[in-house]
Amino acid sequence: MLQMTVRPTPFLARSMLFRFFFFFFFFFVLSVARSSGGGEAKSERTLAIIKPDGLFGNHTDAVKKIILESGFRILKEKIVQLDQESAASFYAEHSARSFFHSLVQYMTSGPVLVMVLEKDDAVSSWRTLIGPTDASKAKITHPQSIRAMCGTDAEKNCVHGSDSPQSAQREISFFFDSMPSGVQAIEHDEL
Ligand code: RTP
Ligand code: MG
Repeated sequence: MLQMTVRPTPFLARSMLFRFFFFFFFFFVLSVARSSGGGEAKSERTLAIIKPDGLFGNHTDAVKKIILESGFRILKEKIVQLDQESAASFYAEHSARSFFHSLVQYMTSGPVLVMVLEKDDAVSSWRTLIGPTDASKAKITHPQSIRAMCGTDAEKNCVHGSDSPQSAQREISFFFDSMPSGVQAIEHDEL
């Protein structure tokens, strides 16, 4: 008669087996977490401004149409008049540049429309949409861009866009949290 003997697994073998499954499970969870999180675009906010030449030139509706058709949500918007101190503070990073005084004059020459935009990768998407700083060059190199459509030159370029997520946070807070005394609200629409 056939006899089977069940021998107990030695302690060492059981311990090795346990470790094997433990590490297998650990690396499996790690790789799943990486593949589901890596490279995904994330929802982000940026600050957009339609500058005085954009408002004066009646480009607001056309710019907002492009914004919405490009998949941005306009979370907040308001029309404000900057004074010299607040415009200088907003563009403080350029205070040593030769064009700074002229930039402050331009940004205070009339009301501006400020907007908080939201979308996946909003900061870089909005910068791509507005095109290069110099609108006269944008008309040649990026004819589909917003600055090509409604800007004029290196200064009067119709729109602003935050240049990094950190700038976006600072600029959104500048207009919508702290609201310096030199920024006068003309029309306010918290959407
Ligand atoms: P923005 O901050 O308004 O979105 O413009 P940007 O990043 O494309 O360009 P930036 O270097 O930050 O310059 C800020 C604004 O200064 C005026 N500017 N004038 N005359 C000039 O050579 C000159 N260069 C820049 C523009 O209005 C520019 O948007
Ligand atoms: Mg800039």
